[in-house]
Amino acid sequence: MKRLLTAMTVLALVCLTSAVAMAGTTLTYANFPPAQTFPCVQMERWKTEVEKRTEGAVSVQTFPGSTLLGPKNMMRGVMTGQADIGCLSLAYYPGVYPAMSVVNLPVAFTSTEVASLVMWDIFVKYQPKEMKNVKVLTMFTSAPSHVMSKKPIKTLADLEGLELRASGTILQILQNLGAQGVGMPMSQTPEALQKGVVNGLVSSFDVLKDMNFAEICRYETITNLPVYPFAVVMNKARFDSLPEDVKKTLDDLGREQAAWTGRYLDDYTSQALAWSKEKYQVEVLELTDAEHAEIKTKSADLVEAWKEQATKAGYDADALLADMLALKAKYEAEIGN
Ligand code: 3IO
Repeated sequence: MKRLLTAMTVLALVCLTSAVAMAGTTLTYANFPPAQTFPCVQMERWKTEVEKRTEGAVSVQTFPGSTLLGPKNMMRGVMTGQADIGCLSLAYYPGVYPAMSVVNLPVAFTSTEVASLVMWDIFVKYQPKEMKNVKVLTMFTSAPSHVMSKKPIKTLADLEGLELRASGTILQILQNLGAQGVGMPMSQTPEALQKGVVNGLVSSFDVLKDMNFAEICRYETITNLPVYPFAVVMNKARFDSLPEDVKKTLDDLGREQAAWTGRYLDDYTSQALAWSKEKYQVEVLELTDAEHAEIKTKSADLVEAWKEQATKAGYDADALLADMLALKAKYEAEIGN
């Protein structure tokens, strides 16, 4: 009888333990663009890795397409705990993230993996105070930006007065080039293109396929404009409440996830462009070397404007920019561009 009781106690304990493990922790993760876009692809990869590495102790419930939080209330929503985790496009908050916006400058990134690793390293080194209220889980960028438009941009002069959707520093570059930049999040762009509020956009080529912009924007002009910076942030109290081993798993994934996302997007943008040529016969337009030089000259004042802003926020802007460029050179030598 005594033995039976012991066996039953052990069984009960085993059940209880596994029930607790099964109940585990569920983290909600909000994202603003549609599920098929790269910020959501990286979200699903992160979910898979976390669930695997914590052996099910943590499960992640993902909410793509602004179903939990939208592009403009992401940071606030995470800070107030409406979502545990959120994916933030920093370019949608002008002036709010001066340190990390350094990777949004016109410095001619050609590799998303390089840009994403540079962004992560700058974050680790500077620990910007404007992100102190949240736990930063990873960072990454979009691929270099090009013009996708309804009408062909055969020369830079064709940009004159053209309404193009963009965000962040690219808006200023467009203005310097005579175009009409219109600031809005990616998730509002399909409607603006449909309604004719804008006649194109400036972003990376993944969206030709994932947002089906190839259908409406048949002309793609190679401009090599800046990448857009993203940060994945978590409610700080929620992070602090996690067991130490789980915290370590999430910490260990930060840099790796940045590199993974960069590599994924580098690979994917060429696939998306090939798909667009095949499906919609989109035309890729190249500018001359002189025109690329003109874009560069007309973007130069942005660096000065950024420095002013970063200095006002208390950063050593020259050092920050120099660090960013040194990291860019280091990773381009390591990874290629
Ligand atoms: C982007 C944003 C959301 C979904 C897919 C995307 N591909 C490139 C970007 C960058 C961008 O244009 C933006 O608004 O952050």
